[in-house]
Amino acid sequence: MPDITSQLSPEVREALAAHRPVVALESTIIAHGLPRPRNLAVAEELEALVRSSGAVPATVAVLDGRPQVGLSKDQLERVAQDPSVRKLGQRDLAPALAAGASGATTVSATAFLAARAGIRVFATGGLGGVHRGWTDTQDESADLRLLARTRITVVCAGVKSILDVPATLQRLETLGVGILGYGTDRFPGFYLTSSGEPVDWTVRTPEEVAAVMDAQDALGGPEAALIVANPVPEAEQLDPKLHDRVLAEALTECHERGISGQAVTPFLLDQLMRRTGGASLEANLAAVRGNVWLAARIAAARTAAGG
Ligand code: PSU
Ligand code: MN
Repeated sequence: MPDITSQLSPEVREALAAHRPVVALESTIIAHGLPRPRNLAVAEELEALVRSSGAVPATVAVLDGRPQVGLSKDQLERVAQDPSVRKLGQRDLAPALAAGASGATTVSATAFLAARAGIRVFATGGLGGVHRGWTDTQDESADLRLLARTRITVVCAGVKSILDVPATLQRLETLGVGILGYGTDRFPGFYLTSSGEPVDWTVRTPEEVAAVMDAQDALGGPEAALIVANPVPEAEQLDPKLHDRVLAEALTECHERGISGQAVTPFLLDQLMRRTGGASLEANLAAVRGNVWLAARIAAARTAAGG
């Protein structure tokens, strides 16, 4: 593996050296989670949102076999527009590097590369997790295992509601990954404000999150992540009844078409968007925007505290 610090964009390198706040952003949501051409506009909007909150965005991807932490405008365009850009989980990084391939990074690959670069705060939409029907497919996102061994704070709207949420929460408990509900005692439901499942710890400010991160560091290992579960505002959530009906249809279609492996999550997100006339996309974007904004404030609170 090339030295990851040599693949930092100049802006990210300078910010890290000066201990200014940096927020990592993943690129799979851009390349495979959102429709073109809106995806590029969203990628640019999210970077601008980080900047306007006083932090530096570090969108992560692999281009021509090189891991990139912080993308130029051209590189971001390529990730959003080039159909040959693959989906890379953490285990795909070595083969992609060796082959000189290009790919968007999932939560697992992004968290890995960001942590290697010294970035502590990361924002996404919803984490991967245990899929419904796990007993037949054993489909559990690599996100969970990676978060069990990577010291990074991930701001998300919970896990994607296409998943088996209670099973995913059980796995996170087993794996020792801490979860903070941000302003809530319910685990968020990605497109929905609440999944109905409880969370054990509630925080209300970025400073409280930074204090938990400091306590993690004071305790030492194991090097697990911290999940900040930030719900989409109720006014912007997808109608829960519509969500449940359309998700059942999409899951049936996924099963009937025999979709499996890495294709499952992009397929289901796309199905939901089509079957809700775009409403799920708006809820997804509202969640991501809220997470990116909060992540920037957490990164700022941490650097202000001298972390
Ligand atoms: N959040 C979103 N949209 C997405 C994802 C997250 O709002 O598309 C991506 C992340 O990159 C996450 C991936 O890691 O979906 C999970 O894919 P899988 O279930 O195949 O592990
Ligand atoms: Mn999977």
